[in-house]
Amino acid sequence: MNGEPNIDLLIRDENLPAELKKIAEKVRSNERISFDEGLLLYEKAELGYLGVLANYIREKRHGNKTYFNRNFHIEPTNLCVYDCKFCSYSVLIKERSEGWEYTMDEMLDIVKKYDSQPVTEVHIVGGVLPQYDLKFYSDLFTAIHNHRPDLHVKALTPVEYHYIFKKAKIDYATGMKLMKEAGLDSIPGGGAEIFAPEIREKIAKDKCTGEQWLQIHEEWHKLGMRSNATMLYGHIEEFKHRVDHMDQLRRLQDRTGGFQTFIPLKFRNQDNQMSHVPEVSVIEDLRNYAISRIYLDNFDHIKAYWAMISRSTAQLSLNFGVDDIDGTLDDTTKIYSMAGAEEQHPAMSTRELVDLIKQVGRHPVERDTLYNVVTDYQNYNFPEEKKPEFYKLPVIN
Ligand code: V47
Ligand code: SF4
Repeated sequence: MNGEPNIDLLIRDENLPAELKKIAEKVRSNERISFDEGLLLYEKAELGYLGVLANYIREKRHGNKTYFNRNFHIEPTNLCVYDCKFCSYSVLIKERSEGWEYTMDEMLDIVKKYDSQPVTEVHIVGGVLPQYDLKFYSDLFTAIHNHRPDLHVKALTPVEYHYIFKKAKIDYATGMKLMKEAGLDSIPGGGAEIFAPEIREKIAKDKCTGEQWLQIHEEWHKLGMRSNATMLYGHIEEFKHRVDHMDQLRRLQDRTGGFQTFIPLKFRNQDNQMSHVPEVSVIEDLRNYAISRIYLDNFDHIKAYWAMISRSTAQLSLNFGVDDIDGTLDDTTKIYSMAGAEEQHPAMSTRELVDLIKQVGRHPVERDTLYNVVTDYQNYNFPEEKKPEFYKLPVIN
């Protein structure tokens, strides 16, 4: 950063209301903001102010570095015993005709498709069905590991774990230990939605509670393992529910330090039971990224999931606290395309991801799931693409 940091100019601005000046000073001196201050940011702070604070934190932690990985998804089924109102992807068991249910062999075939490709992670998440039980998933994780030991298995959420452990009559601690032994490497952030029971009851009735979601992550962290966290925002929740959600994550992170990344997930309203709820604006998305960067002072990374918010919003988000834009995906996830996201077949080549990041002046770094650097692309030259024959113009003397 050249010259005086923008945050200092902001603090000296005489027109800045005292309460916002106090928050800016706290951020400048690395002090944690309170619940009420988080709420105040949602209620009163405009985008420019939030961008200065969030970008200050982002650049202090990561400079211009912007992370991505090479991954693919396996979505075992889109059928589900639950009936989350926001879910465009699940089909109730009774409407089975539109669903898919992969067998173990079909899932391994998907893994094998990537045998010659330099992917580092498989992300497995889908609906909940009785046949996908403790034994099934343990066998799947072990089989993936046996086939390709270097592939990081990031799989399932507390929604699935709660269901399969209950069916197997084992407690969370025993269950997570078994999963680790079977070959699970980390847990993705899904299933968190909004923890507040009064909202969760209305949008995600019957599945694991917010408290149970947190307990399962805590047991996993106690084994020395890492996970992510999400928040589904922009539907019927109020600002206080978002702050409460982040506050519960921040308190667990203080105890365990096991979370790597926070991923705000924008509610998309196509073809689900909440289609009447309007989607929030891009401005609100950016405000939300920035406030999460400011509030979650003990999280290393904030991720914008490009497949959900579009490539251009992902680029913008890099000025609002975001330092990670997820992975190449290779058109292997349907969760968001079915809910109305701009990307109907989400896939980007490494080169496209690198260009996307460089176009907005940031420094692309390919990481593995645990944020070890795989390739630094700042000064990397991609091999010349083979030009079609008609580029060979005759030499005219
Ligand atoms: O839990 C479902 C969300 C999540 C909709 O950890 C919806 O790296 C918006 O958690 N509108 C699953 N969101 C995806 C997920 C995830 C994605 C990318 C990276 C990581 C990670 C985790 O998708 C669900 C739910 O919260 N979701 N339907 C919808 N209509
Ligand atoms: Fe099932 Fe997950 Fe969809 Fe809820 S969000 S209905 S748990 S697939």
